[in-house]
Amino acid sequence: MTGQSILYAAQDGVAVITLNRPEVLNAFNPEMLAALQSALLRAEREERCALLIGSGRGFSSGQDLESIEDQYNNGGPDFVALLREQYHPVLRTLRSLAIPVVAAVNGVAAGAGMSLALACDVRLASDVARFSTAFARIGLVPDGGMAYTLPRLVGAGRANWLLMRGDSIDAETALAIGLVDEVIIASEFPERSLAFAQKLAEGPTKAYVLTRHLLDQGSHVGFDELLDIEAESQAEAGATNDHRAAVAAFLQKRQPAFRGR
Ligand code: LHQ
Repeated sequence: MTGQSILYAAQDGVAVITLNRPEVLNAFNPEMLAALQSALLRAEREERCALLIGSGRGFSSGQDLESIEDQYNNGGPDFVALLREQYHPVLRTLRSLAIPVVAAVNGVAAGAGMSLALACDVRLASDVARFSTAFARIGLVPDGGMAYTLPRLVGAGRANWLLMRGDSIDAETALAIGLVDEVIIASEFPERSLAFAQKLAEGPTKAYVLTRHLLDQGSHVGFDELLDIEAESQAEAGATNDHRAAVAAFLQKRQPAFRGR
């Protein structure tokens, strides 16, 4: 079961996971991160796509700075433990989950909240969403995997620019630089995000996840090695019922029905 700070609902193959601390723009505290981890693992067991969205006007403002205020008067937070024990399990889970994950960025995404969105497979943004790396504004370096994800999405130069400036960019700018995949008008955002996720939930789940793995590998191995990994991944995808059924459907000139296995 997940706590109140994370809401979980399933609909047509999609686990809708809502970050639910709207009074602080869904800032993360330990309980919320643990609940998010549980929700992702539950989604992987029970559904074929996960959709992450924020309640209220924010997606997530990153680390709850108030919750660690005391630690600053007490020698300072243990950053290594905080990241390794609270954030990294969630981020590793996101990149290895056996189903695709869509970030539905309904409002501001800052710091580790932006990192969370970047670690997802797809990013949809409401037209009122804003993105702020935020880290440099409080004298920190990027965390939540952002030094990996951000340059891969927008290129090294822009990543550096966004990290050193730290102020917000709007959804249209985010779309123009490749930070998000689609911008949707706010009044239609929840419905259209869910519809998008439902389409993914009807897709070839295994091929999606292997594609994520290939893209991750392809960004840091050499071409020769990538070709080896590609061959192995294709063998895995090619052994699924979804592949066999889709080829049969193509040859019979009808639409395939993917089962996710
Ligand atoms: C918040 C927060 C927040 C608490 C808004 N915490 N209350 C990892 C490991 C260890 C340590 C540190 O960090 C990390 C990773 C990180 O995520 S570092 C980055 C942490 N996040 C930030 O620095 C962002 C801080 N927030 C902001 O800059 C602004 O709130 C943004 C730009 C997100 C939104 O601005 P506005 O739309 O103007 O909203 P607001 O500032 O008025 O916020 C609304 C309320 O939410 C407000 O409370 P109040 O009681 O006045 O209504 C804020 O205090 C609260 N809030 N972010 N991170």
